[in-house]
Amino acid sequence: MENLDQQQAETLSAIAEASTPDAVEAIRVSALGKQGWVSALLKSLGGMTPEQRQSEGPKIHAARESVTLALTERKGALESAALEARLAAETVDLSLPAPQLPKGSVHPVSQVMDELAEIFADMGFAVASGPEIEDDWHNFTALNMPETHPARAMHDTFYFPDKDAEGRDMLLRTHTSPVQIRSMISQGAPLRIIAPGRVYRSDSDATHTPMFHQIEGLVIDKGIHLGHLKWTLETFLKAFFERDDIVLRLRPSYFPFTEPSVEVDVGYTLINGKRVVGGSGDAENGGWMEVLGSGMVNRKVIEFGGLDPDEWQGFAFGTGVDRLAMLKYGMDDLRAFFDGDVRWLGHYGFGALDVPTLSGGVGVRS
Ligand code: 2NL
Repeated sequence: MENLDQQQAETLSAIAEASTPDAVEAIRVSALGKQGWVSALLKSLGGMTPEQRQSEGPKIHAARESVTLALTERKGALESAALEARLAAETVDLSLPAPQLPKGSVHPVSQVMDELAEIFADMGFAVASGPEIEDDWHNFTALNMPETHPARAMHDTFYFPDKDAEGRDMLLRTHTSPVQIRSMISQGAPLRIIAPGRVYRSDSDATHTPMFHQIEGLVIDKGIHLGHLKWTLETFLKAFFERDDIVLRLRPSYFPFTEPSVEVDVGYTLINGKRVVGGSGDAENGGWMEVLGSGMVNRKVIEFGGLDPDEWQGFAFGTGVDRLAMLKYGMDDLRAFFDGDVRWLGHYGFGALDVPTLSGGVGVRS
């Protein structure tokens, strides 16, 4: 069977030289396929004598074995070479920087509210909240603002067309004071709270937006006097502006809900034409700027809060959160606060992890 030896040798060397899986497949068909030479030899066994079959059979089967094995090995080698080449070409550079994901920021108003909560919590104040849709009793009457008070006018306050279940006018709260009335009624005395939140007035120009943020504070206890008010506000302003040289100027004023009423100015110094809080306003390059309204809680308001004014006294204060944020962080246009411009937020916003703490500094920026 020289023919077999020769065909086997030729097939094995063709397999060794095959450079693609397709070439290997073509060789398989030519040897093992229906018309292949191995198949032809296997068929030829049928026409042989038993002796011939005995001697030729094993050779033919051995040839088929060796060709099959060579095909399998070559196919495997070519496939793994192709895989290697692909892996080499498709490397991922793990040292490349990851694509930058858009990152949100904490609005300066939220940041300042968190700073205020932190500062007042250290003085034993709890944070109170209440509804933004109020009735006129909690928003005006209980605060000693009679039916004739000008702030009650339609052109200052947003009223709803309907009355509530008790027949009271409904409105968007014009200050956070009703939260404090509700706290007095529900919690009683003594009381130490701050009420930060959104308030609404029918007012819109360069320095007024119809919605803005206010924070008010209320202390009710026995023997509370103006000295407690002054110390509390001075301690608060020093912590908020992160300066020890804060000087206060208290001026007599009028609010219906406090008696006496006191407006609080803080001294600033002009540095390169900018107002920097700190120092006496009476100094050479100084001035005074109003930052808070305050006073001793009016006896009538304590009564509306369900308490006996001969037993309990208190002080209260209020200020604008948006204005405090502008003063501390140097924004000059109030309207930009509520435009929702992501470029403005990216510039003035705070990192989510810049949480105000008294030890780390309430106004630390990343
Ligand atoms: C200001 C002035 C002020 C109050 C708010 C208040 C609340 C109760 C009782 C008494 Cl329940 N007073 N709040 C007192 C004085 C001033 O705010 O300029 N706000 C922006």
